[in-house]
Amino acid sequence: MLQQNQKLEFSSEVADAIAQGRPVVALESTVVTHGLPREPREMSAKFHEAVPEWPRDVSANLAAARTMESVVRAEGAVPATIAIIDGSVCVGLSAKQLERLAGETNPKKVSARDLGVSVAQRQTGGTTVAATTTIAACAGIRVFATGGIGGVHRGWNISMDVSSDLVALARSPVVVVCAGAKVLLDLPATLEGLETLGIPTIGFETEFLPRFTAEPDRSLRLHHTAESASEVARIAHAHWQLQPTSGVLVMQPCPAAFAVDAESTERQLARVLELASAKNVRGAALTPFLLAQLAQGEEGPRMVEANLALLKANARLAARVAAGICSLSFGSHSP
Ligand code: PSU
Ligand code: MN
Repeated sequence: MLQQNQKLEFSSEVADAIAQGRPVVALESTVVTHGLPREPREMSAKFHEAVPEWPRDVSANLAAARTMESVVRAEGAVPATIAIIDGSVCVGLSAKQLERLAGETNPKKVSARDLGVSVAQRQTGGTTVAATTTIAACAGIRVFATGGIGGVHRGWNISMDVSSDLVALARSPVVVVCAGAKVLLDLPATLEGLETLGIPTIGFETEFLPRFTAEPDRSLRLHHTAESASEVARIAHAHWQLQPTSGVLVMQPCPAAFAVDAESTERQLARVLELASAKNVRGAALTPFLLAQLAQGEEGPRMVEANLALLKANARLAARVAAGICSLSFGSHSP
């Protein structure tokens, strides 16, 4: 039924998987267009060992997108990278479309507010967590993997800058698997915002708030934890029986071998936040600016590797959760 949604352009692989009730994982594309280096990067030996499928001599953003897709496939699920291409809302990209998106000059950052405009004006861009969650819900995809979600920005009491990622999660029945909120945010306020919106926020194998490329914040304890993908699937299933229109947030720490020291990140952050304010960067441009500045700083190469390692880990966990939800929905393993 949902494939008949005229607004969405499904790849045949994704359409078939949805029709047959097989596990599908949505993947975000702002990380490809705005979040990662757009040229090939020299990676450490440790990284190649952890991510053997990493394609060399390819720009880091395209390599990341391909790696996430291949990890989802290796777990037996179908990846559905979501993006806007020439005004089409694509759910599942061909290899060619993915390459185009990664190399696009001046791609748009498409968040929830931008969706209709980008379709009507035939734009090309990456969808944020907010837009990807919204489209996944329209498409009937229940699980989505990303890096770090947006949230409440530092200085929110003056700027009112709260990512629409939080609002989209509150409106979409999708499990979003992430590595917590970006460390550049006001994390206690982000947790409060999630609670206010009624979004279950589950630490995966952690009691403390994961914060993107840095290790979890031991001063921020989470109220809920899960220890396995099937437990997450059971939680989502139960959540949707009671609250069928809202999302579930799963936060998995960055793999420990790649996590960047929080204090040094904080030092870098002080510098780039000041730069953003001096250059008057705000609104939608702020997150990409801060991340790009951090990637150029002294911890830059480690932060990029940490980002890639956590994207891979999240894609894998999301695929397992998707499989768990499929089996619960079809009653083959009753809870
Ligand atoms: N990851 C990155 N760069 C980004 C983002 C993620 O490395 O720009 C995007 C995500 O798509 C997230 C969005 O949804 O930033 C949040 O931006 P804002 O705070 O403007 O809502
Ligand atoms: Mn914002």
